[in-house]
Amino acid sequence: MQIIHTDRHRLRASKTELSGGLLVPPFECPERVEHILAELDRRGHTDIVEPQDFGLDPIRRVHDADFVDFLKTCWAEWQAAGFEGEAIASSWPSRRMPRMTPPRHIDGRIGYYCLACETSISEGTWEAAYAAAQVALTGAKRIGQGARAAFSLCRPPGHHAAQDMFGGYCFLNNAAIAAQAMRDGGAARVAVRDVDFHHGNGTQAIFYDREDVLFLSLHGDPMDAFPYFLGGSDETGAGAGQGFTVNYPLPPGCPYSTWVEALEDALGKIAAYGADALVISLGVDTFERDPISFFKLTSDDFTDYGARLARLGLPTLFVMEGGYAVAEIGVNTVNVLDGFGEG
Ligand code: 7XA
Ligand code: ZN
Repeated sequence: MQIIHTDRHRLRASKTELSGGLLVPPFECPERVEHILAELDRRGHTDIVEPQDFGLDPIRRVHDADFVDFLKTCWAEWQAAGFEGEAIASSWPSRRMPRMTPPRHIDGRIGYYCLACETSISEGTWEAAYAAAQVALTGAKRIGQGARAAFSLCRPPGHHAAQDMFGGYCFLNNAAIAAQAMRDGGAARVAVRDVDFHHGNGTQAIFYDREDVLFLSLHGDPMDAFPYFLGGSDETGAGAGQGFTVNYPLPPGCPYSTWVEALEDALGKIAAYGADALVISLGVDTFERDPISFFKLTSDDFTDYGARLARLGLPTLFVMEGGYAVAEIGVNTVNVLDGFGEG
């Protein structure tokens, strides 16, 4: 399986995450990718290529132009405003403050575009996010050229990023950008299957009113887990998209037997939909020892579900999302790819 990767992910190396009331070193760190690369190498995956540069147009097919401009300039503006720390939002247009205009001051504007304030913006964040989107687009192109599968080793991740919102360690929605590029490249129907522990609220929002992209997510129940405010089973799409969003919120302590039952149900829906291509938002934070999640998958379970995904027989692009048990992230990620095999 071809793997797309660039060292430019290292440009995303923020020092702070707001967690439990403390500023801590981010869980989403460059070492995650180094462990995945080491495991790929150990298992003989040598077909690793650099991304092509497709520019901003395919990013703007998914994200609003003003949001993209904000991400590009946020760090410079934050510094120019005289702030000493990394850029972190502290006020939002919340329920009783519906003034939906991006403020002039960067301290207000960052809140306007932010969905959760654990995620700081720092030097190199935009450059790394842009590179990750190109990694996803290169994978989509490879699938469009007829490959059975490809792995876009994206970092930073993307599935929480919506048309005009960043947060949850995500800035640009790599999986959505890839799915849209597949549609623009001629695929009539694309399915996005999100297997990260967290609900892919950004991907859901982007495709919510569309029937040409089926979105399915298996995740920690938002009553108990981030992102808290989206991901219920009653969210099924709107307008033309009615019926094309499918959520499977699962409880704390969820074992593989329960998880895989939901996965099989989702695979049946994808087969019935008649997708031309499949995008997997691949987060491995479903692992039993993940430090910020609460499912109970073992390393062997990742191999098993990789094989189940392959049985769909669809051209499949894996797009890296979360996973914070850093010592095991390589084994768990490559287990999915090896379980999938060459199809
Ligand atoms: O898939 N998304 C993630 O892995 C990031 C979740 C961020 C959680 C932050 C909780 N304070
Ligand atoms: Zn996650």
